[in-house]
Amino acid sequence: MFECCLSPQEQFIQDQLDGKENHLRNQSAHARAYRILDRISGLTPKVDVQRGRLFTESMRETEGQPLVLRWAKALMHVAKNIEVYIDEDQLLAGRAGAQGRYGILYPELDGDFLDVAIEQLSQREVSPFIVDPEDARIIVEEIAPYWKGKTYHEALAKALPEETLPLTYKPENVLESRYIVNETSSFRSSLQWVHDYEKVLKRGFGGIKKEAQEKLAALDPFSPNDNVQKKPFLEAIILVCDAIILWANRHAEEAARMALSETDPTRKSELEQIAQICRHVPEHPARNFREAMQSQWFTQMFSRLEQKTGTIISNGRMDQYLYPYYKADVEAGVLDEEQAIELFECMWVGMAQFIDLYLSPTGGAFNEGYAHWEAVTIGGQTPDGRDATNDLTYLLLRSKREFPLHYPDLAARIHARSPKRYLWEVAETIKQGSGFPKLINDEEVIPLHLSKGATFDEIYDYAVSGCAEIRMPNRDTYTSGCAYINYAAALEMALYGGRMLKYGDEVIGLPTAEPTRFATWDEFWEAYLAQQINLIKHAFVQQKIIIDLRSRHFATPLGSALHDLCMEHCTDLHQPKIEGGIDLGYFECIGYGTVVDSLATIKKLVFEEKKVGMSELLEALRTNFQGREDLRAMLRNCPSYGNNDPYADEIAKEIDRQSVEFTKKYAKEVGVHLDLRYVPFTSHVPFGKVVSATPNGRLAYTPLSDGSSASQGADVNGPTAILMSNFMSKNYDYRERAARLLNIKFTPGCVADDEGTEKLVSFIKTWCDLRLWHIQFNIINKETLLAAQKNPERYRNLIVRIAGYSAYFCDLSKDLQDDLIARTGHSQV
Ligand code: 8X3
Repeated sequence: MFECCLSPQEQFIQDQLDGKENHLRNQSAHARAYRILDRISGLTPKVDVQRGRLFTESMRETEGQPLVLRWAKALMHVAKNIEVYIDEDQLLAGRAGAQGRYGILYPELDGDFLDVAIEQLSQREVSPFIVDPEDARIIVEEIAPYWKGKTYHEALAKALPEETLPLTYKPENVLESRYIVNETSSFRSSLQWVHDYEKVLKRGFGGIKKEAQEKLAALDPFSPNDNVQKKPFLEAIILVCDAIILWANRHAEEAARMALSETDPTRKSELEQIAQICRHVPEHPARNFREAMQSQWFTQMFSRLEQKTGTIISNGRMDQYLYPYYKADVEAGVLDEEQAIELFECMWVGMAQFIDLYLSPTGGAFNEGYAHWEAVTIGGQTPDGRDATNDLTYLLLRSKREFPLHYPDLAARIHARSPKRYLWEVAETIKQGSGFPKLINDEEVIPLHLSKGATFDEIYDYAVSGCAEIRMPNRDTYTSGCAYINYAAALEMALYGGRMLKYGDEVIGLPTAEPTRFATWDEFWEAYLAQQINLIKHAFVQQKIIIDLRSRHFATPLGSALHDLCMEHCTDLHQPKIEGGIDLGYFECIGYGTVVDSLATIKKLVFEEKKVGMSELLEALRTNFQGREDLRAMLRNCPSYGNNDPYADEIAKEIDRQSVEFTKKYAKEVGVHLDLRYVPFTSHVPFGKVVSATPNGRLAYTPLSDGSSASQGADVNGPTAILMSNFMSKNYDYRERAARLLNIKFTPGCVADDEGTEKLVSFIKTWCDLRLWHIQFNIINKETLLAAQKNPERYRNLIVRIAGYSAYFCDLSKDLQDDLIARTGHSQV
């Protein structure tokens, strides 16, 4: 490695390269998890067909019955018949598939192209999977044929209006996305979600089942509603409670069976204990920390068997709902910090083995790097508004520092009164360099959601879910995958009369005038806005169809069992409307910085200073600046977003305002909030691949800017200027705003030592004062990224921050790697 200040992560990799021993791996808290990790590290995940096969078998038998009941029956069939495993060394039982790293199938979602996709999986450049030949046969002969003509994906493609379809898919092949107005519902049955785990820990599924039985007994036998809607719902809840309890008991049997033949007395006693615990939870309330962890783990793993959970079934506020169990056990002298960390890390390595498998090429392109990020939330405030940090908060931070794994994601809630120690340890953890934790700002989230209808206790108790979003587990009711809009495509359409170079002569957008006809900036701006609004319109049309359609294809009895409102109204969580719910839906602005900078450039150079003619600009763009490096340099020197420059930030604010204004007016018709978000996953890479050269000097088909971050390399005024641009471009007077993801890259040198930590803490406080929603950091030297790109085998363990998650750098496409390299690495806080 080169000579400069290294982050602890870089130092760790350097030590490995130098053959030095990792002293952490033998510590009592981490040794077990390292042993498990060693067995799976670097393995290409396998496809496990069991869930897909069993689910299909049951669905075939139950056609015509109420969907929620069919779903519960299918889960019971899975729970009874799926193989159960207890991993060597593991203390927690519960897998959704085969040993090693694995992905499972959800044919109800996209089984129509399962047979085609399965052939390509092992050949994929990014995130490949292994498919066993016998499993491939089962998929092609037994699973796929049943779903042809029945999947959600096909139904959606058929339901989209003629004008919306070409902005969504290639009309001749609905497997291929156009990357203009993307729906994301066809590659996940549910948007990121947080269960009310506390309910499971306190009542157990036995308690929830009892509640459903009582409600069932109290139904009005003459009521059509009770007979048609409530009865099958409650029967499904009872069945799904039985299913997860049965599944847990099968693990108990397996552990007991293994214990019988185990010769190592220590492991034998561990297996006996696992058997005892699995007999008790999740059926009954947890009696201690270990049972609480096991109960939570069974719940999240069974959720993955239930449905494709949209990359994330988040862990919620682990430092809050687990704390009473932790405290009681520590006080009773039956648990210490090291044992608690060991259990957490058993869970993290369990998560690292389940890989969210995307058959859809679009799903894959949006989630590079085997992405799934089951956010663990720490810190924040209690339901009555006091600081919530406790000993578990610090243990979870410590685990992230000492066990370098990119699962799960860690999210730290920050508020104006966050204690000094917490901010310090958060900054120290960020300085490790693997992107954890991301920060979410109570000062923005809480007042905003009060204005959206939440009560104080609900929103004070929010959990982070997804890249940057939040959930109130008993109040949120929106589960549809949201719409992603390519704002840079709107810009390109304004430049080419509704066309995009990638798609030839087809007028995909509005047929606005050729830009050489515009005499003033205002005329050009109006054309851009018309294109932007048109894309938003189609996103809303998509969502209206999706919300209704999904409820006919998906049900979630387990998710519903854990939701107060679903239980109160006997309505499945995937139904379009649940009384009393808050539907926090979203649409995304992708390519914000790219578009703002491009518009600022056109405004300044073409219309105000008239230094560049529109024809000259268009010619340079069409040829991807060939022979026009001079012009490109001039374009790149214009005012740009991320520099606290009002010239660019005012344009940014107006783009944002126009978007929130649209949702303010039309979201009611869709029936959900459908608010504006700037959260890209990795969509800015495939979206960039359809957008030709842009007037900010960006080369054709390269990544767009991500989230609400500045364009790659455009932020030259230091990191505080980025915060200010973000602040100045937000429309705080609209409640239709939602998450804004912000990526910042620092060199390790500028946050080195205690002085660096202090600077980072001050920076976080400024971010909190400005009521920005989210922020996350890469603390890394550019040279490390370049070296990893060149010699991936030496940097297998290098973790980087991407969207709301971290991943191994070497698992990413070259485009995304280049994007990370191109982001400005600030050397001054
Ligand atoms: C990641 C983005 O679309 O799943 O949080 O909410 S999404």
